Amino acid sequence: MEIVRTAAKLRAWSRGERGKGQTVGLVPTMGALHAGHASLIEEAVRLCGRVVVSIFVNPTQFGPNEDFARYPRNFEADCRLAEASGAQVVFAPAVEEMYPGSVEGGDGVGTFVDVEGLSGRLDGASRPGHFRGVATVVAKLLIACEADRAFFGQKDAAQVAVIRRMAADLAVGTEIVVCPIVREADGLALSSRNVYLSAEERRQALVLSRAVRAVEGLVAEGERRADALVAVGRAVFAAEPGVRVDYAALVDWGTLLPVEVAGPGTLFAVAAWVGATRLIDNAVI
Ligand code: PAJ
Repeated sequence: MEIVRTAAKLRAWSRGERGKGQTVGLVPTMGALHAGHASLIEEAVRLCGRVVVSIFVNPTQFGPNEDFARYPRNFEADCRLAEASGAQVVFAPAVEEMYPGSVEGGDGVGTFVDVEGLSGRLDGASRPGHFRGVATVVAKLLIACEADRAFFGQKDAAQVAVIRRMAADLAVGTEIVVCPIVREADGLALSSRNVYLSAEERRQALVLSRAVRAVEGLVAEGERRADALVAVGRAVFAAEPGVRVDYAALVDWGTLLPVEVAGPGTLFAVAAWVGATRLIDNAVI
């Protein structure tokens, strides 16, 4: 497996492969890879002849008081997982490569992509600037890679909405593919941030998937009213007082705006603080 450090080399590789008639799949990640990431890579391998995994802890999507400095980094293990899952290339640029203007000695100039409106909803409401950073780095990756398809997890459902809209608005030629949430046997959605949890917090964190399942169960019984569905989700959280809810909402997956009645394309999404760790989960209704 090849490790590529610059956008120019990534594009040259991608153009070379596509010139040979291959399709190219891109799986953007921030590393600390787990079975959720592996499922994206495997789906990319299934649908594309060549697969590149990007590993870049993107500074612009972290707030000043967030975990950028201590975000888990284990590049060697990540490369082994990417290779074992079937990727041909890992794209691992330095911060200077992705943001030349903003590093020490840079000229302080830089281009950002902001999906207005959407960027301020759900996670964007409690993490100002987060989705601007996500939209910017994903746009840069899509432009550099010129992939046929790029793969994202439903786990980050609001991020998916932002990326889909960014790709549509910028007329990006890459198809956005969304893959299902991979969970631990007890229901906890896999996340690179789960390593922050103590044993007690790990137990408390199950309240997120419990709330999501409770809402799905009520939908299966025929309930469609948002107030009833959200109330059930919130009641599950109320039984776990150590966990602080950020949001628990029934929204349209495209606009991320609240709906009154659940229908196709409706998302029940939750975010909550378990100790100092913010976790998210969701289900598409
Ligand atoms: P990261 O958190 O590393 O996630 C990379 C991709 O893996 C995302 O598309 C995410 O939704 C997906 N993923 C994470 N946990 C998953 C799970 N349990 N099941 C299925 N997929 C899962 O999301 C980011 O990085 C960044 O914001 C990024 C898009 C790379 C931009 O920097």
